[in-house]
Order: sequence, then structure tokens, then C-alpha cells
Amino acid sequence: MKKYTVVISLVFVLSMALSACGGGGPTTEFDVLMTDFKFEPMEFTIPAGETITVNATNNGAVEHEMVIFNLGTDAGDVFGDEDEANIYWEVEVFPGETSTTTFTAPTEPGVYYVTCGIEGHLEAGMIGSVTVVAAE
Ligand SMILES: [Cu+2]
Repeated sequence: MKKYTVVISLVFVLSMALSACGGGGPTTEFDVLMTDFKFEPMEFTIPAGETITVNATNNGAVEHEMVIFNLGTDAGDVFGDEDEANIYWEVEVFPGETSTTTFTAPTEPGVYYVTCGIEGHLEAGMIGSVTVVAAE
């Protein structure tokens, strides 16, 4: 009887682990919801060098952007003209619209900074990250 309980527990732990992998593993396609003023979710994991499809929906009242920065760079406290040179990829979405676009993931694994380039949105909390993992 005791052994039976242990087996059930193990199955439960394993299924939890597997579902966690399904949610957090690298993906070549992801959805991002933009609101006033955040990204949902805020973190994404993608495989290096692959073509990534992004379905970005803006549920806010104003235009939003998803801007991915080059590795090792960020916008600091305020997004400004000096940050343009550090942009790896970006997409703009108008309120109430969904934009499906693709980009090629960086080849270098690491955590890439994400923000919205519209004035004041970074300060309001539109910050996220894209984690690039080595392709298998
Ligand atoms: Cu924004």
C-alpha cells in the first residue's frame, strides 16, 4: 500500500515537470499581448538561429512596440535616440490590431532585453526579456 502511494506521487511529480517544460521550453512561435503598459507574458524562450514567428496583439488604447535589444544592451531608464543603434528587432502594433511577423533569432545564447519604444512606456513598466538557448 505504501509502495503504491509512492508510485502515484512520482507520476504526479513527473507530470508536473513535463507540463512545466511545455510552458517554458524554447519555441519558434509565440504570442505576446500588449496592454497599457505591459507585455503578457514578459518572458520568452527561443532557440538560437531559428526563424521565430511572433503574434503580437495590442489590447491597449495606444500604439505599442516590442523592441528586442542586442545582447548586453538595454535602454536604461529612458528609451532615447541613443538606443536605436542597439535594436536587434522590433514590431509596432496599433491598438486593437494583431501583427504576425517573423525574425531570425540571434545565434548567441543569452538573455536579451525587451521594451516598448514609445515615449514613456518603458517607464510605465513595458519591459520583458527574450532568452535565446542553443539550438539542439
Ligand atoms: Cu508601449
